[in-house]
This record gives sequence, structure tokens and C-alpha cells, in this order.
Amino acid sequence: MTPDSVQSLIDQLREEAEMDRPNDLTPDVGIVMGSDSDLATMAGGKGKRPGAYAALADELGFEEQTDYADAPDARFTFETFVCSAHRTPELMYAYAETAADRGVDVIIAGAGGKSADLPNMTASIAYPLPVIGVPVQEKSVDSVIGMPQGAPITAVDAGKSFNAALSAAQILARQHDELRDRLVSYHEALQTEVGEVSRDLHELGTPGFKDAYWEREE
Ligand code: C2R
Repeated sequence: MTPDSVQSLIDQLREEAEMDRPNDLTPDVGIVMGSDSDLATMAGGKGKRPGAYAALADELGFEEQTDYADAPDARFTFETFVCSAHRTPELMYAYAETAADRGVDVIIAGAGGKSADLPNMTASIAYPLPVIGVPVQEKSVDSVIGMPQGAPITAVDAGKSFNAALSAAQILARQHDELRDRLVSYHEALQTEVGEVSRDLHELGTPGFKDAYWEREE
């Protein structure tokens, strides 16, 4: 028996798949995770390094779509759900099966524990939509990347959901020059920052650098 809270999400996804909305009104990236306890890794915050949310929203100008009938102004958007292969298999199935028809072009799927099946099951069901798996912990890596021949998944290292988001944007950028430009700008800013840090370290010397930078972070 599927509880109402899950069934209503499944119904919403299936209805949305029938809507045939124009691409600029649907989420470009779908983010799913096995539990809301994965959110700090998948989104960033709570003492974790920046995650997929930060990469998409803060670095690349995406907005999160929370209402299918009321798309955000931003051209590039993403949606976020919790769905588990183990706990809510019907929801995972409906999510992956409807993703392409709902306008999603690439999925980022994160899960933790030793039996992190959500990313690879999502990849199999959503095929040929590309799925980027995020092992939430080190012990999840093997179960995320261990797919048999013919059943592909792309994956990042444990916890690296930020890079998963950049990879998702790279896939989208093949069709959207605007996004390509944003990716290039992001990379230039990254290089500028490394250059500035390197010059400061060299010119301030190690003790001076520690005083200037480490105190700033405290
Ligand atoms: P809870 O904190 O909810 O107990 O979850 C989640 O991704 C999470 O990291 C603990 C961990 O269980 C993982 N989980 C999976 C799947 N569903 C939940 N690996 C799945 O379907 O793969």
C-alpha cells in the first residue's frame, strides 16, 4: 500500500509528464537524494563544503523550481526531491521514468551508505537521460559506480556534488551558449583566485600568509 504522501508525488510527476510544457518552463536539472540527511552534502552548508545547490544557484545563475505551474524567471532551473530505491521504490521509478517527459535534461542522484542504489537504479530507468551519481560517503562509491556493461552511469568522487552540478551544466552547455559562457566565467574566476592566493603566499611568506588568511577564516 503506497501512502498518500508518496502517491500524491507520483501522481504529480505523472501528470506533469503529460503537460508537454515548453522547455524553458521546466527544470533542466533534476536533483534526487536518498534521504534529507544527504542534503548537507548534496546542497552544501551545515559544515560541509559547497554542493550542487551552490554550484547551480550561486555560481551559474540557476534558480530552483518549486512549482511546475509557476516557473522561476531564470532560464536555467533545477528541482530537488528525496526518493529512495529502498524506501520508496515506486516514487524512484516514477521520478526516473517521467524525467525526460517533464523536460529534465540531466539528473544528479546522490545516496549514502554501503548500499547506495538510488543513483544506479535511476540511471537504468531514466536511460538514455544522463545521470550523474554522487556517493554521499566513501563507503558508497563502489555501489554507485559499479554498473554492468551496457548500463552506464557517470559519477563523481564521494561528496563532490559541486562537481556533479558543473558536469550537469557542461552537458546542458552543449546546447546553450549562454551556459557555456557562464561556465567559462566561473573557471576564469577560479583561476584568478588561485593566482591571487599564490601571489600572496609568495609575497607575504608563509607566516604572513597564515596571519592574513587563517585569521580571516576564524
Ligand atoms: P537516513 O539518514 O534517512 O537514515 O538515510 C541515504 O542516501 C542516506 O545517506 C541514511 C542513508 O541511507 C541512504 N539511502 C540510500 C537509498 N535510500 C536511502 N542509499 C537508496 O535507495 O539507494
